[in-house]
Amino acid sequence: MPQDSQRYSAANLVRDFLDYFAARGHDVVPSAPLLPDDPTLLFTAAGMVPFKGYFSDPASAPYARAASVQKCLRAGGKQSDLENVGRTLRHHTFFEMLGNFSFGDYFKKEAIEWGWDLSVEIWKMDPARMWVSVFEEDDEAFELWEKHIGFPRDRIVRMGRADNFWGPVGDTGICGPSSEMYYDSGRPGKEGGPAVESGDRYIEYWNLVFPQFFYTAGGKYDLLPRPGIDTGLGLERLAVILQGVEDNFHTDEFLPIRTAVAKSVGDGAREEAAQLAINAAADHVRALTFALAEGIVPSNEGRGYVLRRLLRRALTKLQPFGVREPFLADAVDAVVRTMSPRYPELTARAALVKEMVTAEEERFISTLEQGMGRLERVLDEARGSRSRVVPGAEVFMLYDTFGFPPELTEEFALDAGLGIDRDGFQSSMQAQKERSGGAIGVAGTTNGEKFITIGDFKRSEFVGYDALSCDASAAGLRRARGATTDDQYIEFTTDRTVFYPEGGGQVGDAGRARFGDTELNVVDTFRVGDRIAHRASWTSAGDPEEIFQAHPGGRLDVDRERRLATARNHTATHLLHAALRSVLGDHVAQAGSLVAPDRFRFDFHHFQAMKPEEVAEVEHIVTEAIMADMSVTAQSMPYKEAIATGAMALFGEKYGDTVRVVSVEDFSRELCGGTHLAHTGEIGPFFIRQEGAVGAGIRRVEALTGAGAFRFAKALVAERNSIAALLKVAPEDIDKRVRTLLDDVDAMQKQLRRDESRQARDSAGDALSAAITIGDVTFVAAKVEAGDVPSLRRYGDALREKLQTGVAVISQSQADKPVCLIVVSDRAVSEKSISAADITREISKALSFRGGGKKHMAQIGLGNIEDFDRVADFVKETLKSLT
Ligand code: ALA
Repeated sequence: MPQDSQRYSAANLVRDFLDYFAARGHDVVPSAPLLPDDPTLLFTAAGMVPFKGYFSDPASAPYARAASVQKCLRAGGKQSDLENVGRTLRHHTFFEMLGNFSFGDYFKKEAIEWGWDLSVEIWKMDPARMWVSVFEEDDEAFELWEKHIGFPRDRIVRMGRADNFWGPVGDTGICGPSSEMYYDSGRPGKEGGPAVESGDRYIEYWNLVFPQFFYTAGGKYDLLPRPGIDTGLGLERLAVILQGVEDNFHTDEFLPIRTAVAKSVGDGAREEAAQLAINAAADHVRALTFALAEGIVPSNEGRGYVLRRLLRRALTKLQPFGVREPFLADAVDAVVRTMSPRYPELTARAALVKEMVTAEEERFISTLEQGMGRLERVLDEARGSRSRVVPGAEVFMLYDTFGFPPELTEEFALDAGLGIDRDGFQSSMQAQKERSGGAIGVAGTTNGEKFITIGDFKRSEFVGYDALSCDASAAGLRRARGATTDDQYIEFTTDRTVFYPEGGGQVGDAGRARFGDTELNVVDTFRVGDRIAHRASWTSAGDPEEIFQAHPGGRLDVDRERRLATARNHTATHLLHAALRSVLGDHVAQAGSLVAPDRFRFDFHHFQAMKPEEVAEVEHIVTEAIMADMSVTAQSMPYKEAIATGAMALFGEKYGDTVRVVSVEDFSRELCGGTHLAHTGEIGPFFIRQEGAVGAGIRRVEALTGAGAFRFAKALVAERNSIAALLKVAPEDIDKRVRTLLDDVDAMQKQLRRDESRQARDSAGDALSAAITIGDVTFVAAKVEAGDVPSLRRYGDALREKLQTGVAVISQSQADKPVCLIVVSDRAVSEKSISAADITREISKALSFRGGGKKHMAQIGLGNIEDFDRVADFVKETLKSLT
C-alpha cells in the first residue's frame, strides 16, 4: 500500500487524472459553476451536468471525449447527501468529481479498461483489495471485468437498480446501468464485499456509468441513438485510499479545514462524540465558501435556503461541544488557504464570503442556545408521547422563533428515534401566512368561492402592454367579500384583458369596465390559475349574474394615470437594480420588490448598510439615466438566449422556455413581465426615501418617482420652512440654531444633576436623623423622592458617605414599580463583612424579589412601594443576626 502523501496529494491526483485522459484523446474541460445553467436543477451535482445535452445529441458536442474536475454540491433536491454528512466518513455536500466522458464515442470496454489501468498501474492500488459491482442484468460488463481484465469473478458483485443504475440527474434526462469500483479499506464493517450494509469499509470510489437511455417526462426510457460514457471518481475517496489516512476528513486538502474548525470548538473538540460534528461543520463551511464565492447568497428560498440550512446545521452540530463565538470566518480562511492554489478565484471573494457568513452566523447564534434548549425539551416530550412524533406546531415554533430549518429539526428527531409532523408544520406555516395577510392588495380578502361560468374561456390573454382599452367577453363571475359586509365586490374573468394582473412585484391595474349599462369600478386585478380576475365594487341593487348573462360582452379601460405612475416606478426599479450593482457590486441580487403607483421598494442581497455616499451615488446614477431619456424596449426570446445576453433573472424563480426581456438600452436588461414606460425621461424626479435592513444580508430601498417624488420634495421644503419659523431663523440657519439649543439643554441638565446631588446630600442628612443602631451598626430605612434610578443612586452615594459604619435601605417613593437600593458603608464592608449583594441574594430567596449588585450597593425591583417595609424589615433582622 503506497502511503506517500506528497506523491498522492490531491493536486497530484487531479493532474494524473487529467494527463491520463488527455493522452487518450480527451479534451480537458474546466469545471462549470455550482449554479447550473438549468433552472430545474438546484446545483451541479455530477460531472456530467454541464455536458447533459451532448449525450442525447452527440453531433452537437464540440468534442467526442472530455475529462473534467467538476465542483459538485449535493445538498437539497434529488441528489442530496446532506443528511449523511456527519454520519458516515465518506459523504460530502461539496466535493470534486473527476470524470471522463464519451459522447457517442467509446463505450464500456475502454471505460472499464482505463478505470482499472489508472487505478493499478499509475496509482498502484493493491488489486487484491479491489472489488467491482455491475448491474444485475449487465452480462456484458461482467464479462469485460472477468475476461478482458482478468478480474476474479468472486469479487464481481451483481447489484440491483438502486445501486447500479444511475440517473437521471433531474426529473428527466440521461441514465443507464453502471459499474462501480471499490477498495477494501480494512476499516470495521461487514466483510464479504460491497453491500448496502457494509458501511464505511468498502470505499466506492469510481462510478462508471453507461448512459443508454433518456428518461422522459412521460416515464419512458428512450434508447439513446448512440450510448456514451459518464464516469465519476470522488477526489476525497481516492485520496483516502492512496494517502492511507483514516477517512475523507483527514486527506491533505481537507484536514487543514477540519483543524481550523476543531480549534474553534476548543477543549470540546477532544470528545469522541464531537468528531462527526466537526466533520460535518468543516464540510458545510467548504460548501458555503464555494457557493457564496459564486454569488449564491443565503435566503429563505431555493438555493439560498439550502445555504442557510448548511450554515445553521454546522452551528447546531457544534453547539453541544462548547462553541459560543462566531467561528465561520476563520474556517472560511482555512478553506481559502487550502483550496485557492487550485481555485484562485476564492481569494478575491474571501472578504465578501466572510462578511456574509458572519452576518448570518451572528443572527442565528443569538437564538441558538435557547433554541437548542427548547429543541431538547420538545424531543423529550415527544419521547414520552405515544406517537413519538414532534407536533407540527413545535416544529414551526422552532423555525419561526429560533430559525431552525424544519429539516434540521427532523434530523435531530430521527437521531433520537422520533418523527416530525410535516403536515402539521405546513398548516402552522399556512396559518401564519394568513394571519400576516400574505397577499398584497384587496385581492387578499377573497373568500375563495368558485366562479360561475358566463362564457367558456379556459384562459385569459393579457393584451395590455401597448393598449389600455379593449373589448372582452366575460368568462366567470363570483361575489367577493370586502373588509366589512357593507363593501360589496364582484370578481370577473374575461377571455382577454388590458388589466395587468398583480405579479413580479407589480400591483394589479385598476380602472373602469362596462357590461351593458352597468359601469364598474375595477379596484384590483390578479391571476386565478390561467385566468385573470378583475375585482370591482358592486354598488348596484341588481343581480350581477343576471347582468353578466344578459351582457357578456363588455368594455375594459385601464386607469391611465395609475398605470403610468406604476410604470414610472417599475422602470425606475430596473434602473435602481443596475445602479446598485454598479455601486455595490455584482453580488447585489434582487430578493423581492413591490411596485405600486405611489412608491416602490426593492429588496436585495447585501451584507451591510449602505453608506450615505453610496445612496447618493445610486441616486445620481439613476437620475443621470433618467435625464439621458433612454428608450425602454421589451422582447420575447428563448430563456437560454436571454441568459446568454446577460439578462438578470431571479435566483430560484422558475421561468418558462420563452421569456420577456425588458431592456433599457445598454444600461439594464432583466427578465420581466411588468409594464414599463417607453422612455426613462418619463420617470421625472427620483428619490430614495429610505434604506434599511429587512433580514440578515437583505437590505431594502424605498423610493419615489414622478408626482410622488415631487410631492415628497415639496413636503420636505414645507417642513423645513415651518421648522425655521418655529425656531425664528432663516431655513439655512436651522442647523446652527439646533446646535445651540442642544448645547443649552446639555448645560441645563448638568446644572440640574448638580442641584439634585446637593439636595440628596441635604436630605440624606434628614434621613440619617431617623437612624437607629443595631449593635454598633447604624441602620437607615427611607423612602425618598427620586424621579429615576440614577438620582436614587446619587442619593444612595450621598447617604453612604455620611454613614460611619452603617447600612441604608432606600426606595423611590413615587415610582410605579419602585427600585430599592441597599447601600453599605466602606467600614461596614471592611470591618463587619456586610455585603449588599449577599443581603440581596437572601432577599431574592426569601421574598422572591429580583435583584443583584456589589458589596457596597445592590438594587432590588419592587412590585409596589408597600413592599418596601418587608424589605427594610428583612434587612434589619439580618443585621440583628449579624451583630
Ligand atoms: N454521473 C455519475 C455519478 O454522479 C458518474 O456518480
